Amino acid sequence: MIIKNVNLETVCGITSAIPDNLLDEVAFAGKSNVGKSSLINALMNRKSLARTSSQPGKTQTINFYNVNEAMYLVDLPGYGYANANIEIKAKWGQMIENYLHTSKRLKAVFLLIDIRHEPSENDQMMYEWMVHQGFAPIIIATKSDKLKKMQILQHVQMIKDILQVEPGTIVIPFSAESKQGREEIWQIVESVIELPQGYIEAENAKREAKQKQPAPQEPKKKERWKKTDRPVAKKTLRKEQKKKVKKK
Ligand SMILES: Nc1nc2c(ncn2[C@@H]2O[C@H](COP(=O)(O)OP(=O)(O)OP(=O)(O)O)[C@@H](O)[C@H]2O)c(=O)[nH]1
Ligand SMILES: [Mg+2]
Repeated sequence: MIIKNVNLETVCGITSAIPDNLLDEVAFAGKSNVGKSSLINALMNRKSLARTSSQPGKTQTINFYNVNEAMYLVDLPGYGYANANIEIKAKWGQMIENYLHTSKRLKAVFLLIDIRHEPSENDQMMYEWMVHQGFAPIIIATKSDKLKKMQILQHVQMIKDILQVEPGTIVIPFSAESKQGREEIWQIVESVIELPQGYIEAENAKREAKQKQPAPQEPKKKERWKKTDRPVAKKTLRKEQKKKVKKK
């Protein structure tokens, strides 16, 4: 998708109601610090609209990013943040669960796993729970820039094995640094969401208008001065005549 405008439209805290959005949504879940907000920034071509931090537990709300007035990317709070107390952890879990159950426009869930490490028990629980709830999570193996190219396939296989993924599950290596995997993720997003009719019509109209525009003329090449029989300037003419006189 060509990103034209993005904005953080809704922020849901523990007590807020999940918005009844009219546009399709895709959501990103994963343990704290795995790179959810960084991925969302990369998808939106923004550096820091979604706040990121090297300290786990940065995103503690459900954040809805409106993209092109056509769809939402949903940033979920990270689970497994060791420093949060049990009560808060339970509430974040409830928020994620509540969102996944309540949203009427959720079209796909991406589960992010750090490519460097074996999926944790929490990751396994989250994956199993999602599958049990009827979702077919797409796995994103984050921070692929931290591995050598040779190791990437091996680690993708490790993630598949430990999560015991359902047959046909897609695992995409992704890096917010190199943007590896960005296009593949967008392709999946675009294949699962339905864009609003108004948006499609406006895009088509723009495309047609562009096609109708006359092709831009090629800039004229500067004509080079060519040697001709006739001298072009009077001075040159005089010089030539002088030469002839001398020869005589
Ligand atoms: N090298 C590298 N670092 C990354 C990548 N993605 C995220 N990071 C770093 O990992 C840290 C956490 O990233 P966030 O995007 O804030 O992670 P999060 O999953 O949103 O974390 P919470 O909001 O706490 O749940 C930050 O320091 C990022 O710069 C990546 O692809 N490569
Ligand atoms: Mg975050």
